[in-house]
Amino acid sequence: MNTIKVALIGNPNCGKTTLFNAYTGAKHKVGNWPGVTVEKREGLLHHDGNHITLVDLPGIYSISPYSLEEKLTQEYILNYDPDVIVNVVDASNLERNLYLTAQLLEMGKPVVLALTMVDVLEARRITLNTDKLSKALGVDVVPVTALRNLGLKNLLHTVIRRSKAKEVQEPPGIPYGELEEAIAQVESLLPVQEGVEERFRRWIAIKLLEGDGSILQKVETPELKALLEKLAASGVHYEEELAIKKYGHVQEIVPQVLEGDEGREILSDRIDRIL
Ligand code: GDP
Ligand code: K
Ligand code: MG
Repeated sequence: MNTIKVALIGNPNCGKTTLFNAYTGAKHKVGNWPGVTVEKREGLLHHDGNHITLVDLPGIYSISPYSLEEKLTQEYILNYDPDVIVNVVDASNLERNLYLTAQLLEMGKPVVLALTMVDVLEARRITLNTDKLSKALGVDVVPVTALRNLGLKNLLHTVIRRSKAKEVQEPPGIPYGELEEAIAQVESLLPVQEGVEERFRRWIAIKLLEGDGSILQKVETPELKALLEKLAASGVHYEEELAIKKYGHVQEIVPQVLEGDEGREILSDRIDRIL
């Protein structure tokens, strides 16, 4: 029997565990990641003849090598290779949450966006236009209210459909402007690996420019190392500049999808920790 591997990924307190529990009830295992004290929950669902393993990953704001949770998540995505990532997004903290979304999409894995806390937005008389968000990101967006059992079937169906879809998701991607040249240079020196798709190479190149040592270990060649050293000495702080572009991308999307009197005020909840 074909098993669909699904990972729940999102910011801390965005509603991942609530969603996970709504699907799995008490029928799940809680363990730890090997060697560390970060908790890991795994559950098994059966739906319409499909077997789905659901994993609740630790909350993160970004995919970077700096925190244990972020490192574990990146390794999990690369090694375990989930069929679908359910990116849980707190609609009431849209900008901060979409910063992670932009990075997940950049990794080139299939993503379905589960939108939580829509009730919080409604209480503030703000509407989130899910069609516009879906178009802007190039992925399906499903509102869920796990506490009231709303949207759960729709999300499950969307995830199953995504896992079986033949066509590859092609999100528009983050425009990096003047940084594109350096990305292309790094990409051109990546060793050719069988089965590694084009857009995955782009993500690896971006990670290398960001200084991710664990990725460098996997692809290092003397030429690549020399190029990265040259770029690092160029005076451009690539990691910071790339983060600014990612943020700029998200900041363009948010005002397009929030509607209502207070829609704009909600933008003020920004995280500055990465800049
Ligand atoms: P996690 O850190 O991502 O696992 O988040 P949790 O599932 O622990 O949820 C954080 C808090 O948000 C809890 O108090 C939940 O009861 C609450 N919560 C989860 N989903 C919703 C939602 O859709 N609306 C509202 N208002 N609260 C929610
Ligand atoms: K929590
Ligand atoms: Mg949790």
